[in-house]
Parts: sequence; structure tokens; C-alpha cells
Amino acid sequence: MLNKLAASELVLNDDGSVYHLNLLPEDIAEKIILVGDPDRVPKVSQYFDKVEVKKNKREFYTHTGTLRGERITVMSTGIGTENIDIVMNELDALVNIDLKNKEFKTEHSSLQLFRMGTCGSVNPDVQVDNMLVTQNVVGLDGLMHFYQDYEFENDFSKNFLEKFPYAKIKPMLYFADWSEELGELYKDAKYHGNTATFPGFYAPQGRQLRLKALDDQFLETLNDLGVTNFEMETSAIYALSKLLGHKAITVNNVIANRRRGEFSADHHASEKNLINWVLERIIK
Ligand code: R1P
Ligand code: URA
Repeated sequence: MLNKLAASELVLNDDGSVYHLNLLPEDIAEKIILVGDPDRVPKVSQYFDKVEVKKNKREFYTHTGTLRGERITVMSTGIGTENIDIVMNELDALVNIDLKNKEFKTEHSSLQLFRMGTCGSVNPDVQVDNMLVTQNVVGLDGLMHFYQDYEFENDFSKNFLEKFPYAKIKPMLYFADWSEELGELYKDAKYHGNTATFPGFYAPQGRQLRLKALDDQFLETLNDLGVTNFEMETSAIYALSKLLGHKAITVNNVIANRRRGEFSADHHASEKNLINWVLERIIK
């Protein structure tokens, strides 16, 4: 039948749940908090009124319950945009594909996705232990070049593409922006900025232990192009949300200021602050 997905394409577990996330459609809420670290999931759900669903597989841990009477999910994505590719496609399948018949639903459902993460700043004036909301994102991880029909352009992307000096990695770049209506919730964040998402923590973010990174001036160049901070997931969350018709926003706690060589003096306290800050705003 037309639109019926083969077993190899939409892979399901024995109980009918999606393959990697190990979830059934009834296991998730419309509002979903995405965190990188699996240990952050119970740190978030401890504030729920009650937790009804606890499931996990690999690095994907999910808790769903209610907060102030509203249904909410928190899920870990693990690190990196390759994991986000899995998370976004399987979350979308849970709401927009009839898993039993393996057919696309005719009515579209839109999720609200809130990434709650950590990041490093490349702007020396962006201080550690503060909330930074991503308005624009540049992905240097290449993911969206594997998808047809993804196009995005705005002033940030045009300026960045024009001036980005590293010819070898330029073909991998792609761009996206936040869902502005969700940004309203975070209007009192200390920083609203432009995030770069990288496919690695060391050389891709200009860190040099025993290996040399692309360029000693990498961080300064990014800052000159308008980048405030970086991390490893937001480009894929924003771009795939646009393509799949979901709403997404990222708030990261700045735990490292790379230009000043500073790291949060108490990143556990900083994480707790981030969790409370986000929960207060996304569920009134
Ligand atoms: C790297 O240490 C990890 O921390 C950041 C990066 O994006 C990457 O996932 O985010 P999380 O704290 O959400 O994992
Ligand atoms: N997460 C990152 O990816 N980089 C940092 O420097 C801090 C958190």
C-alpha cells in the first residue's frame, strides 16, 4: 500500500515501541525537555508532581509525568547531532506515523521541544553560570546535507557564509533559528545569542590537548562572525524541527568561558539553577 513503511525503515521493538527510544505514543507529552546527560533526567523529574513513565535504552532515558497539573516529558539525547537525528525522527514517528499500520497520519501533530543543556562561550564577555538562549544556530556537523528540501537563510547565515574563512569545512555548514513564540518564555534570559554546534568537543571546539586544532585563531574568528557560544546538539534540533513541523528552543547554561579559560566553580549548582529556571518558565 502507498506510504506503508518497510520493517527496515521504521524499526520497532517487539512491544511496538520505536527502536532506539523504546517508547510508545502514549509515553510522551506534547512538551518535551531534551537534555544531553542521562543523569540530568531524574534531576529534572524530581520536581514533577508525579512520574508515570520511566523507560530507557542505550543513552535515551525518558521520564513522563505532570508538573503543576500539566503533562511533561524529560528525555536524554546523549551527546551529538547523530543522536539528535535518531531522537527527532523517532519522536516525530511517535506522533505523526501510525506505528501499527506503518502509515503516515493525515493530521499533523506538533511537539514543543525545549533543549536544556550546557555550553561554552567564545565571546569573552559572556560569563559562566548564566542562561543563554539560542536565536540563530550554525551547524558545522553536516547532518542536514543528507536531507532533501532543507533550506534556511537569514542575515546571520548570509553574513557567516560570506565571511567564513575555512574552505575545507564550509560545505558542511547549515543554519536554523529558534521558534520565536517559545523565545517569549525566555525573554528575561541574560543572553540571547548565536550558537555554533560542532561534531566534537576537542579540535572542533578549538581545544588542543596532544593534537593541533585547525587554527589557533578559531575561537576569535567565530566570535568575529557573531557566534556567542557552542555545544553539540542545537543545529540538528532546530533544523529538523523546521523540516518536521515541530517547535524548538534551546537554553544552555554557560559552564565554560573559553576566551578567558574559565570553568564554572560549581557546575552542579549551576545545573540545578538551569533546571529550576526552565521549569518555572515552560509550565506556569
Ligand atoms: C559535552 O560535554 C556535552 O555537553 C553539552 C554539549 O552539547 C554536549 O552534549 O550539552 P549537555 O550538557 O546537554 O550534554
Ligand atoms: N559543552 C560543550 O560542548 N562545550 C563546552 O565547552 C561546554 C559544554
